[in-house]
Amino acid sequence: LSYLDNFHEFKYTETMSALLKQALHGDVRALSRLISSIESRSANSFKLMPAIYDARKGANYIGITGPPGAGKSTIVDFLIKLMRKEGKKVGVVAIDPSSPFSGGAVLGDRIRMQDHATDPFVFIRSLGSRGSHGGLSRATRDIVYCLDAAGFDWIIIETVGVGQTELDIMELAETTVVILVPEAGDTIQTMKAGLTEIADIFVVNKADRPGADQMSLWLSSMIEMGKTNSKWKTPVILTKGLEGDGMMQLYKKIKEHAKFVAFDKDRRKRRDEIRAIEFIQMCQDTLAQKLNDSIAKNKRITKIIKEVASGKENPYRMIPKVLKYI
Ligand SMILES: Nc1nc2c(ncn2[C@@H]2O[C@H](COP(=O)(O)OP(=O)(O)OP(=O)(O)O)[C@@H](O)[C@H]2O)c(=O)[nH]1
Ligand SMILES: [Mg+2]
Repeated sequence: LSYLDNFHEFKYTETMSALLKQALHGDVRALSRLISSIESRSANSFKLMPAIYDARKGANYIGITGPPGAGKSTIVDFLIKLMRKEGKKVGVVAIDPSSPFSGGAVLGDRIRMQDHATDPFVFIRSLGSRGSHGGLSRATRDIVYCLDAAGFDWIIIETVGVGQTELDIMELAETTVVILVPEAGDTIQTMKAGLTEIADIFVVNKADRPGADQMSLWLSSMIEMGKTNSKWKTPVILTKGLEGDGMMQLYKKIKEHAKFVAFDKDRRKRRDEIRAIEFIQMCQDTLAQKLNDSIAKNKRITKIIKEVASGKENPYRMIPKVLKYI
């Protein structure tokens, strides 16, 4: 693992470091390019991550999740407005693992970007399924750190559903808002226990439709049943995304929770655990990267692979050999 010792000594190209400098000074186009580079998991962007991590300014990370069409983007849009009213800078990463698109391609329908398109203090980015799911959650993490470094006060991470990728991504968020709709009974059945575990705040959106109160009661009883000894009482907020009802209340709760996590001992312990897991993942990623580079370049490894392929060599015996060469 000797190469890990030299990790901090990575030299990166002039252009990339210039790009980072511009991005950190509020150049939106530079930030956008930098994020594209991170999203594609480029070697150059990896080299910038140590500096990006150091440059983080302590933004609040908010996760927003829920079934397709629940009104996540509508609510994010309201939150952006409320945050901007207080002069806060807002970064949004909208993730859709089922979508092959990224960048600006699907933003039109996922986020009502037009309202904020000219606001330099709102940065919205959509991420698709490029790469493996593990890759997506890692890219998201690095992008969130990048937005933090660029000085956004609030960073909102919007994901669809609650699959493993989403759960990984939600680990990043200090405050997780789960948005449901009155008719989401099935969703709850499939998510069950996990749902109350990840939600710091529940929203029942589309409260203009029948069944909202019932759903709200249902959630409250689920929260009651799954009660832990956390000092945080998970609220259930009814909202109407089209009129904006309940948005102020939601924003207030988000702020309250952001304060709560900063001081809660259990939360900080969990944070430390997540950081440890993340770090191990980063080492694994770096090792895998290194191995792939070696497979592409190192002739001795190519030879071993051929011998294993033809059945001449025992794959189990060849593992340590290959690892010695990376
Ligand atoms: N009736 C009603 N419709 C709403 C409400 N909030 C949002 N909608 C509508 O629901 C649809 C989906 O809203 P989005 O905000 O795009 O939902 P989303 O959860 O971001 O959707 P995906 O990102 O595609 O999963 C839109 O047509 C909204 O106008 C609400 O409170 N009541
Ligand atoms: Mg959306």
